[in-house]
Amino acid sequence: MKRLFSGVQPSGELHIGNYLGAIRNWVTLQESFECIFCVVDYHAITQPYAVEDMAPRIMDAATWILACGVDPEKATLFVQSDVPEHTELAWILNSVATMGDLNRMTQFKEKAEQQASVNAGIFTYPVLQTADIVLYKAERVPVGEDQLQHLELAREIVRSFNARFGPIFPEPQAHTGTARRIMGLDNQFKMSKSRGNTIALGEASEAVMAKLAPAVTDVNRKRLKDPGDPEKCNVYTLHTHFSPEPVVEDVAAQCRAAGRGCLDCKKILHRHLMDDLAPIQARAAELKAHPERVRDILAAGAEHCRKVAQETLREVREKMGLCRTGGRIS
Ligand code: AQP
Repeated sequence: MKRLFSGVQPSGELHIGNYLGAIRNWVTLQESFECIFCVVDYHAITQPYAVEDMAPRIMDAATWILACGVDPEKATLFVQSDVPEHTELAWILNSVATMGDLNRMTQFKEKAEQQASVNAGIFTYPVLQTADIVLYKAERVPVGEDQLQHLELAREIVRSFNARFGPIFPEPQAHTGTARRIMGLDNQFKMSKSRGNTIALGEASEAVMAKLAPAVTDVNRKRLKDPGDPEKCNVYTLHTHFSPEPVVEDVAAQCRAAGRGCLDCKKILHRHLMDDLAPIQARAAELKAHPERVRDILAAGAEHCRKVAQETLREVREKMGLCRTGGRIS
């Protein structure tokens, strides 16, 4: 089986963008790949956060990943900072990655614009991301559209490393699903934890409807009798991911014919969205009642990953002429 790596940041509540763009695919992919899934807390610390929030967020992310259907019998789940080799390899790869390439990263530019002072971790984020992947010699990386540029950079870093020190790492390939970029409820920006434009996986039914009600639809459809264009409507896009095919067809036809109002269309979406979320929420509640189960899964995952990671680092050091002096504990 080919190995696959993917991660999610504990930077806030996981949302339906993370679910459609990543975690729902993970559940399918765990059947045909050797999957390693990670809660990437070292990435999350590049954003401002309250210290007391981080540990609960990490547990929360792991809980939702499991509740969505990632099965520890089929896939490995762990927390990035439990395997320090991630940052060690990132430092090594920093000596291969170029400032010019990192400067081109759109996500860096966007995040930098949102902050008065930009830490170096945001800049070198894609290098740590490369280390995350190649530490396990993963060949596939399921990602949303936002991460495609980072993955191209990872491939570039791998090529440079291999050319200089020998062919250790495979070039990772992106694996994109059908939901490459879910827009936020503002229909303006990508759905993002940091933008506050999300529907969280744990949101109660009434809260979901309260968020959907004012969600932006086709802006040209101002009155009920104006025909709409489903292709310009984020609510329609969400229908394509949550509603059954005949409903999606009906929603599109009614929108074009101005037969149904946007609020009624949202109520239908709400029903189908909750059909998907309700069993996930029930599993999450069960796991939250038994956090020791989640901790055990993460501990077993970290133990497995540490072994693989240490072996990769041993190989890397050897190729780079970094010999052991005997002072190093491993
Ligand atoms: N809106 C989205 N549409 C499709 N896929 C998405 N992903 C995130 N948002 C969308 C995918 O989810 C995985 C985990 O993402 P992440 O949590 O590591 O980081 P992110 O992409 O930066 O997610 P957020 O919500 O936008 O977080 P913040 O606001 O903290 O930066 C990735 O595979 C991502 O592609």
